[in-house]
Amino acid sequence: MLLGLLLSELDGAAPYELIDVCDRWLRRHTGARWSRLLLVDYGETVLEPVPGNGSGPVHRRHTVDDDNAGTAYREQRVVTDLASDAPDVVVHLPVTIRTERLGVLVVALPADVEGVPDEVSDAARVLAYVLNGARRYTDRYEVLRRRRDLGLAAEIQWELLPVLANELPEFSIAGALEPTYEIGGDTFDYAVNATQVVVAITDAVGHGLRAALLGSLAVTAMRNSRRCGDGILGQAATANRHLVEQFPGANFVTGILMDIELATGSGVVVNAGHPAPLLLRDGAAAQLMWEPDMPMGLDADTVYRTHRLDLRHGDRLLLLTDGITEAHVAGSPPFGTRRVMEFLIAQAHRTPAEFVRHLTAEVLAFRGGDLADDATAVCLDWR
Ligand SMILES: [Mn+2]
Repeated sequence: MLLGLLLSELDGAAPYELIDVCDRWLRRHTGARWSRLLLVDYGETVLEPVPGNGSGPVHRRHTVDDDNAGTAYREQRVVTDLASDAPDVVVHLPVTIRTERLGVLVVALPADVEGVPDEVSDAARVLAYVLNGARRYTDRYEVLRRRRDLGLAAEIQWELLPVLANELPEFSIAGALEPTYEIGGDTFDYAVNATQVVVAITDAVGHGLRAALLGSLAVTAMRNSRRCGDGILGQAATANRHLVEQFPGANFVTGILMDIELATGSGVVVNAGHPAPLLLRDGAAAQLMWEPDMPMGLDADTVYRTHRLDLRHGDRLLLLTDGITEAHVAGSPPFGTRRVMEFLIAQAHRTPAEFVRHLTAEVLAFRGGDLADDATAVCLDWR
């Protein structure tokens, strides 16, 4: 009932009023004193208050790796401020769609309220879906998630991405891309239907706008082919054909395409000249070496082959681009596959979303905060 009221109020609100509508509803129906929405930036480093919205004290920017708002974000749980002498109890709730993390809702409740009322948790969930939908008709919230202007290549890449993290009974998946604001060329995609999940990661040669155009043609061609009912062989062939036609010469896209059966974890893989994925199984990491075919876009006559993949309960699969393994600094060896394997083992306790966030941050730190090539990681946990 109450939730229906919130939904219809949100549905009729102007795009810039969404947070205020939610705030008024919270204060009217849950006894909340005030509320504030914090949105995470594209790089997942800070939680930025939405200015001029919500009620209560003006909030500062929080860092993801710090304090209660950060903990609610990282650990995806409700975190309560423990300042017991305050008249209010301040709770931090993840604002999340499936497992894609958009930010944190901060709500002050009267100290005599026991726990977090269901209506408050419901509001955080509704807000996530509403904000996600709002992307289609307003720039308001998207712009707030940017700490600086996005390059045009990065704009293309971010528009192309699926929901960054997702969880189903059979698997959990999350991806991360760096450099966040200048990415151009790397991308990933996945789609789940009733019986299969298709996962792809691609890396377009070169950098900047041209690489982004190549990458976006490749991914869109694969999607189009998939939605026409083709399997991954057809998807790779379709992307290959369009890339050859539209970008003749030495323009190409490497990629891994996977089609995995949800019921069994077994599936097929196409390797279009892409670095080998890594598998963490029973505490040991290994490279999945499938003999590569040509990258997409070089030769219209390339015939792709499929290889077998069998995932088991508890497996963690890591797809990556060479921007991770080949990241290097002058005078020392590259970041390297071995280091990624060690990272897989040492950080196995992290959720997929936290794992890829830490891995790309590690590569960024290794390079002193500046990447020469896009670094992309997609983590798939099989259940
Ligand atoms: Mn690359």
